[in-house]
Amino acid sequence: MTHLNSTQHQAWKNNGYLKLSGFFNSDEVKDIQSWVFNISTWETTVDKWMHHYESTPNGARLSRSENFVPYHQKLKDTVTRGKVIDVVSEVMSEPAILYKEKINYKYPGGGGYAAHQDAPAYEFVDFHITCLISVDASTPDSGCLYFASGRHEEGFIALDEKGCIEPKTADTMNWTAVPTDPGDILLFGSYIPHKSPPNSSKHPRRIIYLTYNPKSQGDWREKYYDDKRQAFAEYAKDGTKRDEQISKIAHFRGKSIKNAESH
Ligand SMILES: O=C(O)CCC(=O)C(=O)O
Repeated sequence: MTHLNSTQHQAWKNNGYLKLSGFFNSDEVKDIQSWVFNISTWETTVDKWMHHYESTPNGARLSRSENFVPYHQKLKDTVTRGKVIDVVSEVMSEPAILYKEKINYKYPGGGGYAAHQDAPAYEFVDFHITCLISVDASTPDSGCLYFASGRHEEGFIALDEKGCIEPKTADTMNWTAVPTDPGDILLFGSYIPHKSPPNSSKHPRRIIYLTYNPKSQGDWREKYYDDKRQAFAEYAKDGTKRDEQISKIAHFRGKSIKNAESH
């Protein structure tokens, strides 16, 4: 079964991203919202899922959770079989496998992200496709994504020491806001430049990001998280403060904090 028509395939090819409105129906959206809420209440662990926190005007809040799929069977079924993996495989032109996953919560006052490409942070495989699921509405006010349409075929663009697109170059790009509603998905490749502003609204802007690689290139999920844990353990000792980042690239513009009493 195919999910996309030829216009959508062409838009994917031209722009480097594709929004599919209403991919999940309202019952599915309610389930996804309750699963995300549930994950946000899980206690922090050292060896299973990872939570990251940021300081907001309303106090400490979760900024991100990662590596939760193995611990949530329903979400696992939703993202590793059925229509999500089918549509990702369709745009990938071959079967896809989950590489990593995260929830970015972006609660009111939560930080934005500097212009970047994902590829520098996604090692071991050359190309990835991310499927974003909009859990809440995302708007320019609440911190939706902006893409530099059509700039996905240029390899790394003006990579700076933070692993981001050097700000002077980013300022010359044409940025398109892509707002989403709950249940929409947005597919984008790992070379498309994107960024997002902070959440200046009164509403949470939760998004699930599911990143896949071609299955023919292997299953890297465990290796990705092992490597990330190891790298961050080293960052904590090397005096660079890189352990305050939420990714190997320093794209997050919020005020990360190590632990949070309340969230
Ligand atoms: O959630 C956002 O606002 C953008 C996130 C992003 O680009 C990333 O996590 O790499």
